[in-house]
Amino acid sequence: MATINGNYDKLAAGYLFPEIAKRAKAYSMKNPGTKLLKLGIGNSTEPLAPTVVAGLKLGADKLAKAETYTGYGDEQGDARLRKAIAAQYAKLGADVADNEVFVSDGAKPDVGNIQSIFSADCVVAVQDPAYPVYVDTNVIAGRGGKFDAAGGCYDRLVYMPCTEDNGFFPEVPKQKVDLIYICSPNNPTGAVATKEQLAKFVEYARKNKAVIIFDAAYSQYISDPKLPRSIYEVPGAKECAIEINSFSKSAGFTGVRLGWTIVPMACVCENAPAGKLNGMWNRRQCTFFNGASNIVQEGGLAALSEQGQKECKETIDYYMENAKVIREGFTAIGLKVYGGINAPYLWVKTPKGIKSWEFFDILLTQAHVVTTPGAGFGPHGEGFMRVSAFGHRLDITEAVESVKKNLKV
Ligand code: PL4
Repeated sequence: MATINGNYDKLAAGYLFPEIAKRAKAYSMKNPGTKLLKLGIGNSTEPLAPTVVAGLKLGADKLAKAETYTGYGDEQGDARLRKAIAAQYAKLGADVADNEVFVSDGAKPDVGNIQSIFSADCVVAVQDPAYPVYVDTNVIAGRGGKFDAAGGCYDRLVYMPCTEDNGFFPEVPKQKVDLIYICSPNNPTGAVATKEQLAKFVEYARKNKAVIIFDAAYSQYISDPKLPRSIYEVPGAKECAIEINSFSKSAGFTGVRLGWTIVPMACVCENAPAGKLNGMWNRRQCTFFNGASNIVQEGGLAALSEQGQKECKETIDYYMENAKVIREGFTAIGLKVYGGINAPYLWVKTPKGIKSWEFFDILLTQAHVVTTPGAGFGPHGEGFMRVSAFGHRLDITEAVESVKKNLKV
């Protein structure tokens, strides 16, 4: 007799982003002809850079000839791409070896799957608010415990509040935890951790034999040279941190799909000596994953070339100009806006203490603008809205003007 994984029934709500899409669609159905301006889901909108397109075409052309055709590739990724990714870390002064790089079909699968190499009784700490995948995957794996509807928390998870008072970056946990999820630049708050802040977590993790899962999906949006783009810029981080990154927001691969995970040889935990975690992730990927698309990896290589990086940066600058338009427009009507400086997300305080989901409805109905309610990212997201800077400039400008003109609270 088959039985289900009952942990799915412990999930407090549906996955956040389909819920936003569902509500936006329902509004459109009820109000045909109304143009919705979407600043909700962080989804790239601008065309791929010419060099990247050439790389993808090259990948396809190679498949058209017997001499260059390839079938299954290495589960860990094309050796040339692993090398190119490792070389990116060298530019940051971080020492990452090719065999510590695991290419994948995106950061989300990796950030969801990485917990599977750790034991079910690990205590998990998450930034609150956080990208929902960290919490949901650990709940599904049985690490969440019971959901307390009143507090909006799972009782076995340790929530690290990110608030206005701490600049949206938390203190290290007071108790002993085993796995720590950190995202910088942060989704949803747009805050970026300093080296000193990360160093405190590295120190904590090494002392407690904990492992940090560092999600750096937006690292290319950091323009301030003082801010770290990788946790490996912090001495000692290779002993305690796994870093995950993506081509989605740096090269527009949200639909193309390509990412990577670094599991350093030096990374250890309670019962894993050096090399063990790297070997386990390798085993996990070889068993569950058949390698990223060969065409896409060719595109990824092109994105990491000098010309590719230059062109991708222009698109990043475009989205960051959008962020500036949103920040200035919202600030002009008295809204309190955080983030959007070294990150493509803005974290907007709801006026008059209005609840996030209520403000979501207000923005939708009054201004026809779709955002993401902060409460959807965790209890400390309540009272905030996340606004995404991904979009065509005209839509962004129209959305900002609509909020300025139509918002009445
Ligand atoms: C909607 C911190 C977006 N369906 O594209 P990937 O898999 O390489 O990266 C996903 C990802 C990983 N880490 C962080 C992210 O913010 C994201 C993408 N998040 C958002 O609006 O928060 C897209 C969400 C998508 C999803 O569920 O990820």
